[in-house]
Amino acid sequence: MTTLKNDLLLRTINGEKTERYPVWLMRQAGRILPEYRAVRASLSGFKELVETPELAAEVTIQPVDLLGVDAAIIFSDILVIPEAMGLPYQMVEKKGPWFEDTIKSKADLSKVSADIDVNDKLSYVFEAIKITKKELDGRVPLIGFCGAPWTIFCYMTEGEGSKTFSKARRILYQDPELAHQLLDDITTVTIKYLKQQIAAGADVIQIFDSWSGILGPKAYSEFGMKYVRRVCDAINEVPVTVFAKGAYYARKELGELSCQTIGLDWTMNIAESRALVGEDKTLQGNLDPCVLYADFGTIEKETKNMLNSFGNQRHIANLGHGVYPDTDPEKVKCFIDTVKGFTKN
Ligand code: 1CP
Repeated sequence: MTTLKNDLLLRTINGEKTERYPVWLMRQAGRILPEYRAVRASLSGFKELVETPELAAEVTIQPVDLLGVDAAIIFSDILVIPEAMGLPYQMVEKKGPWFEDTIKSKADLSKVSADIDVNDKLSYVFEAIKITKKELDGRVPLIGFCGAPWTIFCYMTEGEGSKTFSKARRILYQDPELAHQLLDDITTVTIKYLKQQIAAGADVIQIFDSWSGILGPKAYSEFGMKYVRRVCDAINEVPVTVFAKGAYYARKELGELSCQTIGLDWTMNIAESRALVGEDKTLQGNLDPCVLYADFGTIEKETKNMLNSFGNQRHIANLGHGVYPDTDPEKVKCFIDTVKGFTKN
């Protein structure tokens, strides 16, 4: 195994004292970079890029070379799981994901299966991880990822993005048994999938619960947290990060999960989050992605304010959600360089 030349992220996750805060950005591999758009332009679409391991590896490494981040995140999508289970997706240009078939009733459960061989269905992801690890040659750690079961459930029932996911949420009240059956199946496949990402070389796993914020505390505890907990309990090979966007109401419960890092969105106060989560976890986040639309001076000032609020504790600098596609890469660099130039006392 190649030893890591830059292991700042892993040392921070492990709670070691470090010289500075590590930094990476959610959605760093993607449309902000002209070099990404050039690769993408030569292809039929997003899915071809995800399913071509050599190219997925190339765009995964671009932000390491071009922006100087302390970690790479494998270029893929959370929606490969519904597809592997039996619901294929299309990525519609300028619109987002679209599922022809969705789960509306118990009868629809026959369309999906948890009893699948992930090595067969998702070999392109594991191949991309292997190539990326080889090409990174230990420069920085590689983050593997998945959607949390609740967030995957949202897409499998709604069939597309939504502000409210009301088709997904109504099932929780009309047919909670169906909800639990589907969530259980998603969880089973997700655990198998993450184990293979780790076997292929992922150094850290991040679970994206992008839609936890549309549930209240009681529903999240029953339909969200329960399954995130099962994933965390099953993954002990590498450190796990849980990013439950909008789940400010669940920070104490998140702090009790068997994982090493909790991601924060920009609405969450750092000191308050630290008090709720406790001292024995690393926090990650949480600059408002819109700060990167400001002038360089403002970006520097806001980033330093955030870094000061970390109070020398275990923290990974990141945005509070994915970087928006029309952000100027020079502004992203300003954020990264400000973190890298900030010495802890
Ligand atoms: O044509 C394109 O380039 C499509 C844009 C795009 C990209 C670059 C999509 C469509 N997915 C991705 C890659 C991706 N998706 C990555 C790897 C890149 C990186 O992070 O550097 C990751 C980690 C994701 C994860 C993902 N996909 C999430 C969770 C994170 C989050 O942003 O909350 C979610 C919710 C998705 C679904 C999805 N895929 C794509 C879009 C536009 C969406 C959101 C749809 C919606 O609004 O509901």
